[in-house]
Parts: sequence; C-alpha cells; structure tokens
Amino acid sequence: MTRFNLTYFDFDGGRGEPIRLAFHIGGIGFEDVRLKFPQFQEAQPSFRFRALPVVEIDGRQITQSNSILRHVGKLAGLYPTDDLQALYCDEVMDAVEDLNHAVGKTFGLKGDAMKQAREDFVKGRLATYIKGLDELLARGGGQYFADGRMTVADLKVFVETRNLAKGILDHVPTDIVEGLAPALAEHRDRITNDPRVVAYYAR
Ligand SMILES: N[C@@H](CCC(=O)N[C@@H](CS)C(=O)NCC(=O)O)C(=O)O
Repeated sequence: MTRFNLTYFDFDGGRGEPIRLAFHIGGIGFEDVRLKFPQFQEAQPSFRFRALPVVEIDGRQITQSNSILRHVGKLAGLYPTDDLQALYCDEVMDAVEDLNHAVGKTFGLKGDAMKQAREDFVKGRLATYIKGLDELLARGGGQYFADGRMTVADLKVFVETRNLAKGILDHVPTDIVEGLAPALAEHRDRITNDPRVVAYYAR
C-alpha cells in the first residue's frame, strides 16, 4: 500500500488544508504532520524549495500545493476525467494560487505600511479575483466550479473564502465575499455543509 505523509503548518487553512480534505474525503490514509513555526524553521532545509506543503509518497518528497492537490484529487475521485472540466478545475486552483502569492507579499509588514498594503490589496487584486472566481463559478453552472459536482477546485476556493470570513487578515473586511460575489459566499456555505466536509471537521 502506498504511504502518504503530508507536512504543513498547524492550522486549518492555507495551501495544505484542501489536500487534507481531499485525503479524508477519498478515504485515503495519510500521516498528517502539522508543524509549529519554530519546528518549520528547524526542518526548513529538508524541504526542497524551503516551503510547505510537501507530501512524501513512499518516502519520495513532492512539492507544489496544486500539483499535490490534483494528484490526491485524482486518487480521491475529486478531479474531473473530462479534459475540459479538468482545465476548468486547474484554472480555478491556479487563480487561488495567484491570490495566495499576492496576499503573501503583505505578510511581515507593520503598522501603516501593512494597512496601506492590505487596503490596496482589497480594492485591487482581491476584488478582481473574487469577481473572477464568481464568473468561473457561474461558468461551472453556479453550484460548483467544474464537472457539476464537488471537486478539488471547490475545496481550494472554500478554504480561501472561509479564511477571509474568519477575519484572519487584518484590514480585510470579513464580508468582502458577500459584498462582491454573493454566489461565491453561497458556494462557501454549500461546501461547508457538504456532509463529507462536515464529517472531516467533526472527526
Ligand atoms: N508554490 C508553492 C508555494 C509554497 C509556499 O510559499 N508555502 C508557504 C506556506 S503556505 C511557505 O512555506 N512559506 C514559508 C517560507 O517561504 O518561508 C506551493 O504552491 O506549494
């Protein structure tokens, strides 16, 4: 049996969480290694690109969150077999990565510099990406992004929109998704209430 070992930070968000969800939903056993930041710093040289998530598959280290999520999605039955639907799925996942990189640039800033950077982010890239994702949801039929069912693209967006609503990012309004894209907020609630997702958080 293939052995999976996923290493990510110890919180229910970010680039690692959709992968954890996909493993669970697919009923695929994996070791869920959760690092606190000092543990990450100590172990960082052992990660190929000095970043997380990484997954080890039978001891071989694989990096890049979307590549890992796509692979686990295939194993879990959460990735389309139709090429066009798979492309829809990939587009959504890569758009979320653009957003992750944009918000990453505001980390580490302090005081007024942070406030200004976050306000610019809210009016600029974040608004653009929320509206863009809303369009992609409509293209998928309004309920899911691809394949007319929940796929890894939905898990990736859900983790992001839920984090925005949690208020984890200072100076980002928690109702920004509701305000700009009500259908995307409904999508977050739809995935939150999916019995497979409910079961994961109830475990
Ligand atoms: N392209 C990579 C980016 C990975 C990445 O930047 N991960 C962040 C956490 S979400 C990280 O490890 N940051 C710590 C650092 O770069 O020092 C991926 O998609 O996995």
